Amino acid sequence: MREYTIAAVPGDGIGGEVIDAGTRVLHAVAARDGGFRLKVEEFPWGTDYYFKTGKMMPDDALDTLRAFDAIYFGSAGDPRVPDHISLWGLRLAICQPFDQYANVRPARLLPGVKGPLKGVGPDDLDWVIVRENSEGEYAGVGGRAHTGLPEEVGMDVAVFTRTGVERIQRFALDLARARPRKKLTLVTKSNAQRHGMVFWDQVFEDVRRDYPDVETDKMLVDAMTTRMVLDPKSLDTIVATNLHADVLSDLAAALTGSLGIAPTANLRPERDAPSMFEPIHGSAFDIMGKGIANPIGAFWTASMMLAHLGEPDSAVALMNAVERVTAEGRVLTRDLGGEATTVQVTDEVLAALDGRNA
Ligand code: NAD
Ligand code: K
Ligand code: MN
Repeated sequence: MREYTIAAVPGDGIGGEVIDAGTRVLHAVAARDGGFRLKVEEFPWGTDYYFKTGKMMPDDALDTLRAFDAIYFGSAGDPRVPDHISLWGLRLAICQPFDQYANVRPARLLPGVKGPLKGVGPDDLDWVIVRENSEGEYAGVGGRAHTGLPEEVGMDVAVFTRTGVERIQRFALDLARARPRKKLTLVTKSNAQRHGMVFWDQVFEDVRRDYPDVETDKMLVDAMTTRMVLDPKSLDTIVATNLHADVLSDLAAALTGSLGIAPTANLRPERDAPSMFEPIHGSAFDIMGKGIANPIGAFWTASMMLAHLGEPDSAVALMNAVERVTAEGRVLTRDLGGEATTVQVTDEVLAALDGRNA
């Protein structure tokens, strides 16, 4: 029997609530399929661990994680510690050394889910945003000078390398090619950012020649926000820098009904290190501990992970179960206009997976 090992890192806030729900569903999907087994091991890293040890995860965490086929991540962030400590100590501390440079964020209106855009249905909004995940604005390069003085300076330097830009653009072109519409929009801000962004445009002119079958166009990131709202159907696959795609994908998540349903994959396409899968949302301080977090983002994430592991049929079966539940609309969490708890939505998806109603 095929066997896959998954390292679950629930992290902080609602991370634990949605990863628990997702792990239940993953085991059910494997049992239903019968052809593979999942071994899920949980690692209690995050802010509680930080208060005990002074670190968000142990020093040998990467050695531990390297042995797994995939990482299933919740969220890093807690009201008691500054975000830059939790983010750099956990999530980025995994993404960066494993060089998970391709962050893939599907955005699709699920059946039955009402987005904020009038007259826009599931056929009109079906995007994949590819975010450069290893360099750019989040490279961690910069500094502070003259701390506390009036001439104090703070700098974050956006670093772009030809290797980094070319590999993410090729990844996005390959992904666009595999989708029915074969369409890719390059997003930059080359009118104002004259160095790195002009570089992105120029590299794109080179690499897109290898993809004559993919239709391409270019947008400035500010104009892109308008197009996403006013003409969503004109977009399909999108590629942008770390910062720009971070912002665009939160907008995309909102346009598809809730931040609580959106998934993301931090991929290492070369597969010489594990890839990491997580719902796009964070720790959701306002609802944590209440049992009302929407687990659908964690389920969609689990489906992406199954596809990556080589179980596409189970990945589709899981999404079909999720979509039956959203289409029916009876058992949804508050962010989608319902009153159900995390556990009730999970039970409903498990029932849909078995072809019965909970
Ligand atoms: P957030 O995603 O945690 O929450 C934003 C809003 O969306 C909140 O109103 C929240 O209740 C709602 N929401 C999010 N997920 C939901 C779900 N599953 N079900 C229902 N509602 C949901 O973003 P934030 O408030 O900006 O950040 C809170 C903390 O999370 C911060 O510490 C931040 O750094 C961290 N964060 C971490 C990640 C990550 O680990 N990848 C991503 C984003 C934010
Ligand atoms: K997350
Ligand atoms: Mn973000």
